[in-house]
Amino acid sequence: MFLKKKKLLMLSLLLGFSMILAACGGGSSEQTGSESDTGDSGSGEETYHWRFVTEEMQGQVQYEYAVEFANRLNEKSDGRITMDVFEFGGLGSEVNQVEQLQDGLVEFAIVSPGFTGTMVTEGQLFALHFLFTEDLELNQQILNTSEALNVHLAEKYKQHNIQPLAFWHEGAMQWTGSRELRTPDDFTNLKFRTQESPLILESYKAYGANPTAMSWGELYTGLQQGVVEGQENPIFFIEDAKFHEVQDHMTISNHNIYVAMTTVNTDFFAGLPEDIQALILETVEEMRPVAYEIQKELNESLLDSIVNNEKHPTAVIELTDEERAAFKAAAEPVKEFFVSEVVDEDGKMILEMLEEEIEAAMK
Ligand code: 6CS
Repeated sequence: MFLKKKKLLMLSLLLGFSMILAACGGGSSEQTGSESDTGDSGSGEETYHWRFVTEEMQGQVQYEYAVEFANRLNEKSDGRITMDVFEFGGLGSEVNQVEQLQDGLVEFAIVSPGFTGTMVTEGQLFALHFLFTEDLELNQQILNTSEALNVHLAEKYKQHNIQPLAFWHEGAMQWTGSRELRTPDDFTNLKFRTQESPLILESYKAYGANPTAMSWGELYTGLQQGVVEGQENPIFFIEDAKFHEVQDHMTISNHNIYVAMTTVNTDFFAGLPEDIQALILETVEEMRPVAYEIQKELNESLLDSIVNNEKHPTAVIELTDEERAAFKAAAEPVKEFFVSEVVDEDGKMILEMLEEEIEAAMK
């Protein structure tokens, strides 16, 4: 990651330049699509150039998704739509990226709800441990079809100029720690890194940990220097970001799934000609199984590289059903906290509807 600093600086300069252009009225599209002189809703021969920012690096799920998304859209539009895809880091922290999307400095972004918790409080439901099933494929189907998420939660984001086009997951979440994490007691006073959402912090307080929010850009050094002693992420991310090099233990806990959203700036999308909107939505649909396959392959293949790493050995354990049940019981009050302290009636309705959808999917 540190070898890529020069590249990130280049990206940063590049974006700085396009921001200046945007501020001068140049924008990023040759045609913004708000008006077309070729018909009521068609785009004619107009060309478009957009920015797509991700929270990950080359070779990681979000970035590979975005590149494939951009390629498909380019092909479908016969080359009229081009996109610059940005790795994480060049445009600031994950939270900065959300702001850039809202301000229209980038048109598209992959956003993890964990970075929007103070703004869209309802989106924090993804922080609830053991909410989804243990079947990753089924979980993806639920994310694809859920009315609670795709209609009601999406509406909450749209009010902030963030339009979720798809909810998808990057695999099951696991823990790493400077000590073995097998029971809730093992979390007592553990300095645990989380994303920004207050409910994620609450989830770890429920286990007795001492959680701290931090960007993942700081996490390797944070773990190495003992500023934090544990973290959660899917296997592919733990391996690729090399967190296992500075953590002696990993627990296959499957306590949650890592949800990501493909998002677009709401005003920008509304201003596009209908045929261009249709191409984007078609691409979003096509990408659902692609995203699933990318994460599956990376999560499955990279576990071995953690287990067999002799230079940086990591003891890997898997929770038994009984051990998971102890965490499940400890996590239960967090759901009550979410409903009674964090969200209003709408948020409660969204969670209840999602729970019903999950239950129905399991039958
Ligand atoms: O832990 C994080 O914050 C990062 N984890 C993943 C899987 N993607 C991006 C995110 O920022």
